[in-house]
Amino acid sequence: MTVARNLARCSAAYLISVLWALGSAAAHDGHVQGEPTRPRIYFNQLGYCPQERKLITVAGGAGGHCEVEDESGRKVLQVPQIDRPWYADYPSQIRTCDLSSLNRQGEYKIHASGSTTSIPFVVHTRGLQDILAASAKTFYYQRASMEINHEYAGPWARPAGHLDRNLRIFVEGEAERRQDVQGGWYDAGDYGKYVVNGGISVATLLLLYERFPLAIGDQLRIPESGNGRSDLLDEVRYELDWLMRMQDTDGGVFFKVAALTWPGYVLPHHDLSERVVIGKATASTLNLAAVAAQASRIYAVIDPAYSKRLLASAQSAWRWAKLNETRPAPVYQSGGSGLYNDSQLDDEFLWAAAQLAQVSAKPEYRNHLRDNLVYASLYGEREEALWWRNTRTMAFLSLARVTDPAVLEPQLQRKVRNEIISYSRRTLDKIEHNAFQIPYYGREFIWGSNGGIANLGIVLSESYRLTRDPRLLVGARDLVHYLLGHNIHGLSFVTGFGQNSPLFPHHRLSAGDALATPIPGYLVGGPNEAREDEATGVKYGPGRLVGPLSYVDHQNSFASNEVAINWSASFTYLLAAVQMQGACGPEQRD
Ligand code: 9MR
Repeated sequence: MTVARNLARCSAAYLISVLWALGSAAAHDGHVQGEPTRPRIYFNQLGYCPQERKLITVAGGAGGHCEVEDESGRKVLQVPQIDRPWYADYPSQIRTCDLSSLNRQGEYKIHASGSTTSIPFVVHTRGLQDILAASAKTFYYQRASMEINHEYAGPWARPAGHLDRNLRIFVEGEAERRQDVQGGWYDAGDYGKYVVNGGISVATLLLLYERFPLAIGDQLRIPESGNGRSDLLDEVRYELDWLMRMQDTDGGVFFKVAALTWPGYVLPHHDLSERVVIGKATASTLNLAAVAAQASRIYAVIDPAYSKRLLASAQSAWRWAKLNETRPAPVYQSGGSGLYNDSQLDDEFLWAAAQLAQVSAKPEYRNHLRDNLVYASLYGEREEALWWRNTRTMAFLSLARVTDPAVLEPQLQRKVRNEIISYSRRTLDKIEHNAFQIPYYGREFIWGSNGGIANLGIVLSESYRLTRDPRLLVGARDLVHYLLGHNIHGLSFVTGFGQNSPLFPHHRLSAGDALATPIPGYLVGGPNEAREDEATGVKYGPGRLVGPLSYVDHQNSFASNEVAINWSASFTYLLAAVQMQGACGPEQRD
């Protein structure tokens, strides 16, 4: 972080937020003796829709009631605080107040056990449009190899960097050659470009487009805005073009583009370290097979020639993967990029087959699907529904609406839908029993837990489409509340949104400039019990409490405060689904 940036941040608002953050950190650091004197009150800082459920949380205090006061100081509601079980070693009692009956628009103050909220509790009908657009726009800021123009990026404009037009390739056992791998999105807070995470992000965004084609229009203010197509498709194409550049002539796909050491907190044009292409691997090849097939289906109407190229790319990738079923990503360097290692590839094969079977009548894909889907389940070894290493859920979601029995027999179709529904009901059950209405309790708080929560919201939303059970939508909306402030940190985990949001994300594009505030719209990774960055000196405050507290708004905390395209993709989807499925008004049919 630059000195200018630190100084610029010393504004009154900034100091207030730091003091506020320090206050809450001290209160939940695990070393607090006895009950903190003033309870803390947590809720979605971006507000609630009039008709929806509004469960807020009070941590600490002596219990009693929550009292709500309107703008004129009039008491409009009093509800009891209900004790909720939480972690045994947490020093404060957690209690819920149900403010659902507060259905008049306005700004309110909440009093609970001698404490009063400083952040207004807002009820409004504006919906999620602004934060949805900001989240979708983050992909533009992540674009590599091109100038980010002032017209579209305002103060976050920057010159082109990492042209990546002629990089050395490291392929095991092959002579050195070079490849043009320009373009694509930076993966996260680092400047690496990784096919597996690019793949799952593109798949998520394309699925969003398939489910809610009107959710993101043509006005995101990116260079392609105004061309009459959804900006989502334009943005995704920037990554798809790069993914295809990562394909070798034999169909195999390189694994990543990265430097051999981590770059400093500088903007791309100042990072002059040598970057290389590393690969190929079965996982990256199947990722391209899956998303290129999906994209070829979606772009068929818009751009038939592009769609044909995508299909050819997907098919040659599949062929390579069948000849190289277990080829791992090579490890050439000791640092400078993430591993994204995955040795269990049956889910990638299933996902690629599910997508290819929808665009090609070749028996090979459909047979693979039929023979393997029978044994596949959404219930995995960990709670997270969907992530770069577990692409099985993506296969299920992409098949949920397939009606052609030649692609998927009715019996298998039923299985796909039932799995999604039963998985979501289980998720909902956990949400209902949790003090913060999230399906995570303990060890699920892993690297990128916020992205995992958004992914579970995607499954809930799909399940709602299949069942029309409104409780699923309430659950999805609860997850949004958690991410936007209804959590033990009292923090909206999205940069630039909410009165208390991350100021120091692990994000080189935000850290390398001289601006006080990070680029808006990014969901940070969130609480991560393993705290992999502690060894590098990151401090989480005294005490070592449970998962939810393992978060710190510090630039060096790559394990809890990084941003990443896969989390942004899932968050964008969740916001779009909640918005379009009518959690805050009539459902917007597409
Ligand atoms: O999101 C990834 C997480 O699931 C892994 O546990 C973690 C460690 O391998 O890596 C995360 O991905 C990071 C990647 O390796 C490098 N770029 C930043 C990514 C987000 O932190």
